[in-house]
Amino acid sequence: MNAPRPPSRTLQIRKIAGSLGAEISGVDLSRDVSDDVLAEIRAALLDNLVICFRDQVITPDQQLAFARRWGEIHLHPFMEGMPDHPEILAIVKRPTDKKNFGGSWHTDQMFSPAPAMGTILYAKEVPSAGGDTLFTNQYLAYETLSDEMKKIAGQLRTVCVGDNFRAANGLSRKERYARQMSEMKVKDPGNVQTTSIHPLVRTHPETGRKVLYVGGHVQHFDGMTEEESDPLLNFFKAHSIKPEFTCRIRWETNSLVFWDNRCTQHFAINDYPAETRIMHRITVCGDVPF
Ligand SMILES: O=C(O)CCC(=O)C(=O)O
Ligand SMILES: [Fe+2]
Repeated sequence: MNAPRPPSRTLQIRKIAGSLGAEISGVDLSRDVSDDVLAEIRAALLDNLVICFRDQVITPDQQLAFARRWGEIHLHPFMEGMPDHPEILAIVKRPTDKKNFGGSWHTDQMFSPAPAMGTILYAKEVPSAGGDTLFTNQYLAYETLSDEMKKIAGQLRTVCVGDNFRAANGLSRKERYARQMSEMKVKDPGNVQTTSIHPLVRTHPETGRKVLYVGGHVQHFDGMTEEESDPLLNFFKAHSIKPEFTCRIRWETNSLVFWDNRCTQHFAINDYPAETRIMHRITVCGDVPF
């Protein structure tokens, strides 16, 4: 663990579960955030991995301005952004849509050579109940392995893909989304790299702590067949989402959640068949995992 950080001077921080997640109050993200407050938010993110700000009334430009304080914007290679804000992905599920975006355990854009550092998701319209998002702490997933399993994990590398997943029964992203998510438009990634190999155990570049870096984009271990990989890979995937490593965000309109993709996975729950849910999503560029 890192040395405890000094208490926030501006923000109030209330943990929402034992392993990760906090609600942050005391800041209005529609305004320019000072460097001092930004440093407090960074400390809260590094300590809690997932931070939720309630009652933020912000425009797409204000969400973008906040996101740019953290780095360049990571453009999703497969998903078409909003027409007037290509850096923002509108995640829309209508009552006629059977599937939702992000409805399995994953960490964002893990198929990229330098996956997204964080995701900033803003709730525009939420169902009366349901549509929560689950998160899991991947530091704990690593730290709770036995010493021998840590050694094995430390030698493995994962092959991650952004399309034509094994789990998709031969369907491409374009085909699946067209059938199941009417308003989510898939584009051709062109020359952008969408298959990448990463260490299964990565070191968080800011905290220096080790993470079990696994998620739904992982297809098999580098240099192994799927058959050879599956027993261990399935173990790591199942271990990494144990209930005691997780928290759950219940969205309200105007909630903004910022999560650290380098040390978490998330899962958007699809349990609101008759209602609409609309979110605005921005991902911030990250570095090459090591
Ligand atoms: O809609 C959500 O709650 C999360 C969807 C997702 O996986 C993402 O935005 O990366
Ligand atoms: Fe996601």
